[in-house]
Amino acid sequence: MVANLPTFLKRCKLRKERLKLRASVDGIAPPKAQGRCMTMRRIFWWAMLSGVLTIATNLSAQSSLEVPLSFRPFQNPDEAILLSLGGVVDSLSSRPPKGYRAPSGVSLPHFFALSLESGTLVGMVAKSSPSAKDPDRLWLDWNGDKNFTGDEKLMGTAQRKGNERFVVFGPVKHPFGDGQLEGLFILHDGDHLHLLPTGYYEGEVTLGERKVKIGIADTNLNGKLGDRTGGMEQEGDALLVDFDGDGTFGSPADLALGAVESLEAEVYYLTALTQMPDGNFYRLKVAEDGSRLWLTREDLPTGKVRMACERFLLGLTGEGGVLLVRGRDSEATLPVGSYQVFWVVMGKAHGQGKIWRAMLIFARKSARLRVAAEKITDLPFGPPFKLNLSAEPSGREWNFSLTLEDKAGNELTGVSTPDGKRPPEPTLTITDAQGKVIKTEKFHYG
Ligand SMILES: [Ca+2]
Ligand SMILES: [Ca+2]
Ligand SMILES: [Ca+2]
Repeated sequence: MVANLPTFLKRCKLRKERLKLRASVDGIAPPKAQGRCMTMRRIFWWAMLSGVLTIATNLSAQSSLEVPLSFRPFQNPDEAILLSLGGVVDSLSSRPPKGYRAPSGVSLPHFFALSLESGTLVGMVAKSSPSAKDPDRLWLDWNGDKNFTGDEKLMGTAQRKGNERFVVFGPVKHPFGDGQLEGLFILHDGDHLHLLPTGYYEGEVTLGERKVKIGIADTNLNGKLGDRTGGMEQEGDALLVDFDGDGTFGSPADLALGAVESLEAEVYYLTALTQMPDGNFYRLKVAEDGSRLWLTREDLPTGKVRMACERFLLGLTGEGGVLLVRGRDSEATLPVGSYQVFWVVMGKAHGQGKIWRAMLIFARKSARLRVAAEKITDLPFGPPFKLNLSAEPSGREWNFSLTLEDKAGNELTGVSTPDGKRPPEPTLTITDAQGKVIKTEKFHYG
């Protein structure tokens, strides 16, 4: 499963932030801070690609709850970005696909090929002027004649969200393959392109005492709703659940912070089994045309896992496929069985609904655990965290680095402050034996 990671790296530009700080004394220029690129969405996506669903669609004898749905187009590019989940993605390449070349006079063209169920859509992006930060023109070879013509060109709107850059093209509606392709194209950080649906289907279901808003989006753009992820090259559709009950999917607060991520993970791929806000596990069935969905509660034997952390979100794969499980008050409930954990996001409240976040991604070797019935299992990772300082000589100089590790020695993949930023860079102070300060130097991310 880990073998899937390079594909993810290529397609989604995963840049692991090691929370490694370097400081050099004796005049060496510190390395430049590295931009943060990996959003939670992409981590979730990776976890999904890492798991192959093997569960049988064996609906229990329980009665299903039917939920009528209606289509809601994205109201603006912000909403599209917030609710975007992978979609159909390709990275840009300066090398044209076989048989293609850029029309003359196009500045710095880059190419991509989107694999859709109805065929491969080849496109090209370029800058409208040399001063443009990102390519803001897009061509799509709709008719497959290996030429990019004026009528196949779109203009984009650029925007920034925190450290991330987006250029939005469309929405477009065009005949393609045997049918019609309707979607939005979003260029992310100037190096990869997402094709997304133009909106989602939403409805409401009553679970226990609570009304829960629920939605589904045709993320793999095949015109059918309800596709589950079936392995790394077959991405499914997105499920939207208003976990915190604020009436929206995703968190507008996160969007305001420019962080397209949320500990609640209200937008995620449709999995075989879904934990709903009432804490129970459900199986979902969706009408292909998006007109309705059905929820069937699964009363599986469960156990608990524990971690020294107020809130957490676990991305794991069990015998029943990929699962996303939420932890509250240091505990989470899971169906009994063996699991591989691919990532965990940990949160600690910091006044008025704000939260510190830390994440661990088990990229090389997933953490394993077994959940037993009516028992609490301690998770083999997580807090308390430990700061490590190391010093390495290099000629007349010394390089100091700081890393943050969890209780099992796993290096933390990222930490964000309640404002969605990286923690401030610490300062290294060197003193002599008498305690007199000889040198101070700031650490830098890198
Ligand atoms: Ca063409
Ligand atoms: Ca679909
Ligand atoms: Ca919400």
